[in-house]
Amino acid sequence: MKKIALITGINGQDGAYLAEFLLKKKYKVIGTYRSKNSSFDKLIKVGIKKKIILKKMDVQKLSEIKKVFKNFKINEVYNLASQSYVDRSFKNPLRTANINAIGVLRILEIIRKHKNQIKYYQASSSEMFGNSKSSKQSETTKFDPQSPYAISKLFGHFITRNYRDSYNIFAVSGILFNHESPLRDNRFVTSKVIKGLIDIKNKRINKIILGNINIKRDWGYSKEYVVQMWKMMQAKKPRDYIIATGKTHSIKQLINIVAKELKMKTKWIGKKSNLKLINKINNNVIISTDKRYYRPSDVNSTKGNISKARRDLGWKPKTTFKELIKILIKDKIKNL
Ligand code: GDR
Repeated sequence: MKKIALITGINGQDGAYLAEFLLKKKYKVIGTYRSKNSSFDKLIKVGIKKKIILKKMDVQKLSEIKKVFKNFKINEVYNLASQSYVDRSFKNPLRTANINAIGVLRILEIIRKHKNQIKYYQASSSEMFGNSKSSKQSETTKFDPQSPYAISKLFGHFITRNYRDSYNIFAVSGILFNHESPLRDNRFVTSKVIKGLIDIKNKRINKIILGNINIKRDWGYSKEYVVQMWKMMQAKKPRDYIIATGKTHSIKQLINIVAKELKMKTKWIGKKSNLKLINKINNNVIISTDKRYYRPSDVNSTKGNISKARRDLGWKPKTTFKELIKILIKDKIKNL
């Protein structure tokens, strides 16, 4: 008998890669999406849309969740459904909380009624650490969330732990740091920078405007991270794990690497708070920053301590930051 996995948020980056991985592991995959208008372009790009049973299930609607759980004998749930844009959470905090916080509880309530037969994975986020004091964040680092997004994720994280402890449910949280791929949409900073510089090079646009480029992130490759979600679910004991690379880079460094890869001759001018990137060939400003892209409150730097995942799951990031950027550039150029 094939194992049945339910992936909520199937149309996101991680949903597509996790589904691809589970199909290879011979799972029957049910993927759920939020609305009739949801796009499946990522599943199409990966080439697996037809292999997945797609069901509409908005985690804001208990009746829709109940229906899916009634119709399938699910073994593993991967809850990747999320309002995943940190900046949007400032504009839509209620919706963010309804999906990211109460949505988790709605699913867990149904799992609880299935008498511990269903395993549960919760997509937690490094955003929960916010501006915590420690320079490297581990599973025991104190949380200091900086956005409605991070606070909603923290609820999801703790309610998952609470259901594990209270009802003996196999429920785990993966605290994933930023992870990118060719499936990332252009609202996220890596894609915005790469697409922007390619378009500038090809003379399609003159410049791009960013927010705070001194911010640092621990960026990894999504395709590797989804495998760790599955590993956490196969472990003997349900435990929470950090998945990161353990290395951090600033957005300014990201820009420098992308420009170099694209063989663009550039230089920075201005003060740290008002940097501009110049095209040395014609002295045009090609990147500037503007307060309108700053978040009301932001996370200055993230860097994960991956010792626990390395020890228990054998986690070892394979793709370096530079290699990841090369993968993203190659894909963007191919899709021009
Ligand atoms: P993040 O990803 O918010 O960390 O969340 P994003 O790429 O959007 O931002 C990273 C950092 O870059 C700064 N920044 C900009 N960001 C965007 N999007 N656009 C800009 O122009 C820009 N300029 C500077 C941001 O302020 C931020 O500090 C991602 C999501 O996938 C979450 O769902 C997930 O939980 C975390 O990663 C881990």
